[in-house]
Amino acid sequence: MPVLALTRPVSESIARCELTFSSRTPIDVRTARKQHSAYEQALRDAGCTVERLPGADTLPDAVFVEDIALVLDEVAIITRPGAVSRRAESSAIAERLAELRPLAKMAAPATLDGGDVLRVGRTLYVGRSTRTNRAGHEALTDITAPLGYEVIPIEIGGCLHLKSAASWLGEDRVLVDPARVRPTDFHGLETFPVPEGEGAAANALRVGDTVLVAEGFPRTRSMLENAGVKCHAVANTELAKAEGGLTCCSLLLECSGMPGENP
Ligand code: CIR
Repeated sequence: MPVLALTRPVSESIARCELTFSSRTPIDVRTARKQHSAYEQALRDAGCTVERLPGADTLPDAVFVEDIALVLDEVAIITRPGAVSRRAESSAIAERLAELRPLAKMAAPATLDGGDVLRVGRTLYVGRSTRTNRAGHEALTDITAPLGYEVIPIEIGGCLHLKSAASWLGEDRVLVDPARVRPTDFHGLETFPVPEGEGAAANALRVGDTVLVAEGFPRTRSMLENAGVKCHAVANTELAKAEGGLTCCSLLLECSGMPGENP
């Protein structure tokens, strides 16, 4: 099934992004945009059609589209992001997703960031984070349980989102940073712990038969390649300063009829 990847440009104001665990360091917008374009090319190389949604220069974190929606085959759930500054990102994304899926919208008091949801088949592992509250877990369960999904809460420590510390690798395999999530919480799955000192590599993006991994983590890459995982390394130094990883910058949708691709 063809995969559509929705992305959004790096905002001019990215330097004013939300930060939770990192201290602010200068972000080079030009380099960030170059790296983001290379990321979009990696998505194309992995078989996606990439569609760039309109930019939003006044919304510093707009590039991190993953947090704003959770797209399942049956429904696109528009989240209510935990950071108030990010809520204005939703309208443009909801408008496009409404053309592709039935929409469900989360409402107060629920908060949930898409970066907290790790889907493996019909199981949704959901981080208990500073962004995703108990009402967010309940709202997600209310929407998805009737569709046959199970929501499993996961404790995380010392990171923004569940997917900062755990990522789906395909089939029943999950990459984890054992310093920030407990591998045993993923019952029945095969877990691949990132080597010590490479915690930031735990955010990786499976797309097609490829896993996009962040450049600069050679031991994680070798571990995955030795396990037969096809890896494509992508530079992410600039958006990492905004606490963004590789899953954060796209929303992936399986689509039967594919629209034309933006340049
Ligand atoms: C934020 O704090 O919301 C952004 N600076 C980073 C969001 C990264 N998104 C993600 O991990 N899914």
